Amino acid sequence: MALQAALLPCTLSVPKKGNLSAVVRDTSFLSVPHKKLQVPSLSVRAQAVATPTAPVATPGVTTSSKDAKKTLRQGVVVITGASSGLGLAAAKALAETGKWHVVMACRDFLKAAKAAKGAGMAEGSYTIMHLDLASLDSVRQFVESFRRSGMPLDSLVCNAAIYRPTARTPTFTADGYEMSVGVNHLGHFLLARLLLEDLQKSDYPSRRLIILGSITGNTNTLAGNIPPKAGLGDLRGLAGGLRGTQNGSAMIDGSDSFDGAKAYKDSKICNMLTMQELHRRYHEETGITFASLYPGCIATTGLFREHIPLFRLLFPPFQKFVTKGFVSEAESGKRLAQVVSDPSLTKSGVYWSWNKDSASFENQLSQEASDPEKARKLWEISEKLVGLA
Ligand code: LMG
Ligand code: NDP
Ligand code: PMR
Repeated sequence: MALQAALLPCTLSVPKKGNLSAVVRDTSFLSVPHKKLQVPSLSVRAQAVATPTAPVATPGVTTSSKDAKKTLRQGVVVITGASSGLGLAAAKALAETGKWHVVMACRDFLKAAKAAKGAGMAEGSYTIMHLDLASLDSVRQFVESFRRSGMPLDSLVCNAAIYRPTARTPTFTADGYEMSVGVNHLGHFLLARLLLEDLQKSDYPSRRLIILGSITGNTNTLAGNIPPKAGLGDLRGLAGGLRGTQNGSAMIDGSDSFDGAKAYKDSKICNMLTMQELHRRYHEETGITFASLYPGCIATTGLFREHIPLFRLLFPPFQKFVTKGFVSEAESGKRLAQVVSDPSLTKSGVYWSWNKDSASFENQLSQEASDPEKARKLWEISEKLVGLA
């Protein structure tokens, strides 16, 4: 896949393994101003987003001339990896409210279109745009396409992820970084950094940038102590560029042996540290809310597609009946939607979780996942790797 991405940065690419749908790699054709935006062949189109028209009384609030009643304009939320699992469920939950237009930022356009239709999302309530987080070029192209669409950006959800639980050898992104950290952390790091500017421009009352974390990246929990445990060490492998054993380690901690399950958990620590570093650097200045969350164990999603069949069979009942940590895709989607739009979840720098009654609470991160010095170091190395420094 990395090779394909490298060879075909801007073309209709070869379908992925086991996937008959073609991948649309160049979204420039989608990037006409949003009011005209149409993809007739796929009947997916952007709804004319109600950007505030005069007279605007409060930022992001349109005053109807008739009854002078203030109504919040429709918000625009970008969700990465909205073609399945949590991302799709949250996209559906938000679109259904009518208060949000969802930009589904996905690597497989046709899969996303099918998923949105299959989930019953109303035409016009969403726009699909191509984003492959395994290529930094694609991330930059996405940002350009999004800007050309003319839509404002009110909320960004860094949700996409891959998990390679049984991998003992690394695979690499188009830019040569180990895939799990490359997609889950570095791709999102660049996306978030670039789109901060757009969030800042938005006049929406509560602008939010959300990055998915997880319990398994937090060693202050039982789940976080199931081997292999997450741990970034002194970040020497990341500083070396995650190139793999010939040219250095593919693991963040610099370890010689590759472990796909650990790489995922490490990437989740990066996600949670990045959210906090964003909060420290930008919350006060911009007013943007930065948040992370553990939505519960959504044991049925595509995240486990590469796990052994026995695991996929036993994991959902195990989580349902033994740990009781199981949550359905629909419920997890509602939780993420809450973090995007609930007026009570505006606090920045928080890692949200939900209790047995599905009530949200501010959860405690592990020592490593809340280490400010590590967050700063991670930030600086990541900036170099994505070409921002
Ligand atoms: C490893 O393998 C990979 O090797 C590694 O590379 C990496 O990918 C890692 O973290 C990822 O995974 C995974 C393998 C070993 O795990 C499994 O495949 C197990 C999946 C979990 C399923 C556990 C099965 C338990 C049986 C559940 C049955 C469900 C039915 C519920 C019925 C309820 C009735 C009301 O994973 C390991 O870590 C090894 C663990 C060894 C398994 C031991 C299982 C212990 C279960 C603990 C709970 C005990 C409580 C029992 C109480 C039951 C009461 C109802
Ligand atoms: P899924 O596999 O169902 O969804 C992941 C999404 O990410 C898919 O849409 C996938 O696209 C997309 N994706 C993968 N690689 C790329 C890429 N290179 N570029 C763009 N998109 C990509 O998993 P979940 O819904 O479970 O996971 C969503 C988030 O929730 C993740 O961040 C995960 O870490 C987190 N999470 C999940 C938990 C769970 O129990 N499932 C628990 C805690 C956190 P495609 O459809 O094309 O494969
Ligand atoms: Mg884990 C005590 C509760 C609990 C919770 C909430 C999770 C969540 N897990 C728990 C316990 C256990 N798990 C126990 C006791 C075991 C040993 C049988 C166990 C095993 C286990 C495996 C093998 N669990 C796993 C795996 C995976 O491959 C998943 C993983 O680590 O993905 C990175 C996973 C998960 N357990 C969770 C959650 C939420 C996951 C998956 C995803 C994630 O962190 O994003």
